[in-house]
Amino acid sequence: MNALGVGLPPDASIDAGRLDVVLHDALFAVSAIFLGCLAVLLVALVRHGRRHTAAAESGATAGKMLRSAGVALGLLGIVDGALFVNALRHPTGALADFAEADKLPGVVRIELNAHQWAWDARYAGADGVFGTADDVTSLNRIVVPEGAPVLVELAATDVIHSFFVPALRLKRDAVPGRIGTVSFTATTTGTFEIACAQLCGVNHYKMRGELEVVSPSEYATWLARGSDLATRGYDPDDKSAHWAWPWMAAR
Ligand SMILES: [Cu+2]
Repeated sequence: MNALGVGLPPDASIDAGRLDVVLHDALFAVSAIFLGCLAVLLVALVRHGRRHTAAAESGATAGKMLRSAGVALGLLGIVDGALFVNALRHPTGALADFAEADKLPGVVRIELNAHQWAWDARYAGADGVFGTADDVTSLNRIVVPEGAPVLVELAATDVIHSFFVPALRLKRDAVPGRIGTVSFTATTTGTFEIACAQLCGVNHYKMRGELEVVSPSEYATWLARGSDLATRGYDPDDKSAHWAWPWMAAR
C-alpha cells in the first residue's frame, strides 16, 4: 500500500507475494488488452467516418477465420499464459494439500467457528485433541507463531460467512453444514485484520477479528497458559462451550 492508501496491504505470508505477482501480471495483461481495444475503436472511428463507403462484405473467408482464431489464441495466451507461467514459476509445497500439510512438523491446528457476529477459535491444547478440557478458546483473535504452517478448519453455525485476512491474501467461505479448510504460514510478526467478507446480517461490519503473529516462544507461552487456565475453568455442564469437532473428520 502506498502513501495514498492505494494498493494491496503489506504481505505477511509466504504465499502473499506469489498471489501479488499473479494479480499484478493479470492487471498488466488486462490493461494491455483494454488499450488495444481502445486503439482499434479509435482507428475505426477515424477511418469509418461519414464519407467512408463500406465495401461489400464477402462473408467468412479462410483468411478472416484464421485471423480471428489467431487473435483469440493470442488473448488466451496473454491472460491464461501469464497465470500458467506464474503457477510454474513458484511451484508450491505441501501446503496445497491439507492432509499432507497436516503431517508437517510444528503444524498449528485451529478450529474456527464463524457465527453472527464473531469468530470463535479453538486450539487443541496440550493433549492435541479437540473437544477436551484443556482446549484453548479465543474470541475474535487468532494467535499463531511466525514461520509455522497453520491449518484452519472453518465452520459456520448460522449463515455463510467468509474468513478474510487481507495481509495473508487469504479468503475462504465458512458454510453452514460443511467444514472448510485453509492453510497459511505467516512470515511477519504483528497484528493483522481479520474480516468477514460475506454479508451476513445487520452487524456484518462488526465481524472483525485480529490475527496476532508472534515469535514461536511467545506462542508456546501463550498456548501453555491458555491451556492451563482452560483446564482449571472447565465446566462439563456448560454444553454450549463445547462446540469442537474431531479434527479432519470431514475427510
Ligand atoms: Cu459474517
